[in-house]
Amino acid sequence: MGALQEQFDYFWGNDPFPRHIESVRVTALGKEGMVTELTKRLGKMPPEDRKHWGTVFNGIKQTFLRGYEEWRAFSEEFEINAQLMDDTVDVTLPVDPARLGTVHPVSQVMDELAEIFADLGFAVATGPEIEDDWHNFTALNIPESHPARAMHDTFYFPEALAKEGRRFLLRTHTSPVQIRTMMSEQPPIRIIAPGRVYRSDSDATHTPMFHQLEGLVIDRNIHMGHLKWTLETFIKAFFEVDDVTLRFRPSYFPFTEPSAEVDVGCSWEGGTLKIGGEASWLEILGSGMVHPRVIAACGLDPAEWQGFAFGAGIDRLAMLKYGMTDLRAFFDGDVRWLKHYGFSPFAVPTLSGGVGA
Ligand code: 2NL
Repeated sequence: MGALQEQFDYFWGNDPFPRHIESVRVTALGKEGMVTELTKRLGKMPPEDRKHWGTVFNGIKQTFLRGYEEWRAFSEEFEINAQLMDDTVDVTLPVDPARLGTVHPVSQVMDELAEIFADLGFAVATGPEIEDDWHNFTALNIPESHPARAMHDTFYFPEALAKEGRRFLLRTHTSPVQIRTMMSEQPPIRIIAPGRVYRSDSDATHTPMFHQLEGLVIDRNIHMGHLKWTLETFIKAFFEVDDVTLRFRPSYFPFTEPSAEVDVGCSWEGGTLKIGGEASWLEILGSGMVHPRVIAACGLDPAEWQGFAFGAGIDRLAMLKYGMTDLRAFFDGDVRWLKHYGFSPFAVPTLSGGVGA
């Protein structure tokens, strides 16, 4: 058996996997390879032998080339199949639930509120969080000297940034959204304005940023009966109880006349709050009939258009419904808190399925 045949058998005959194909190619067909060596010898042969041996050597070369190509193709396919077998994924394994985020209670409650009020014909209105003192105060019948304008309550931007005599500030309530709506749209108006508001205040029940829901209805012949029914319907839907007692206490807001603060009847059973009954009272809303000066400031005739408005703290509504005790935890971003109090992204509030699903 010749040396070439030995090499051939060793690399091609015995090796079940073509690991050495490249070295076979070099050994056989490379610059100093055996076939190349044979071809070189051809030149030293007598001319009469060259034709015969040339054909033989070329036959050997072609055999090598064909074999090499075949093995290379097989090798590539083999590598791809091996990789595919290693890369298999078991699609029946359960996904890691730790990767799922939760919906923040404030977002969930905002969705609940939008759902409830949409059913009553209210649209959701939004507006800028950086406001000017005209939209935040003046249009709402809050004069320059009013305590709500004092520096300790309101985050003002520097005086130097004021434009056309209007001072910029972080809105202290979402009322300016309703002012803007009254100025840009013709009544009838039925809107809620949920969103972030800012006040320079901080303790266990106050954070410098919190969330407010305001509601506004402007139409002809609107009176406090509409206000009472709307709030009662809202509270029943929100707390998911059929039987609630609301208590309207006379109050004062510069932007409503008359004004009423609204308490909801409740009881405490073993430390947990139960909405309903009249054992105890929780203050949950401020409300009233929109002051004629506010309607006039928005370019509407108060003799033709009246309305009611109300405001509530969304964070406080969430705490009462879902049992959190410290408001500050709402904005700490602690994932343990978010996991505990957060909602499934799939628990979308619906009136038919329960707003607090
Ligand atoms: C409260 C009190 C209230 C309003 C907000 C309002 C808005 C316009 C006109 C008149 Cl544009 N009123 N909003 C009215 C009464 C009360 O909020 O205690 N909020 C937490």
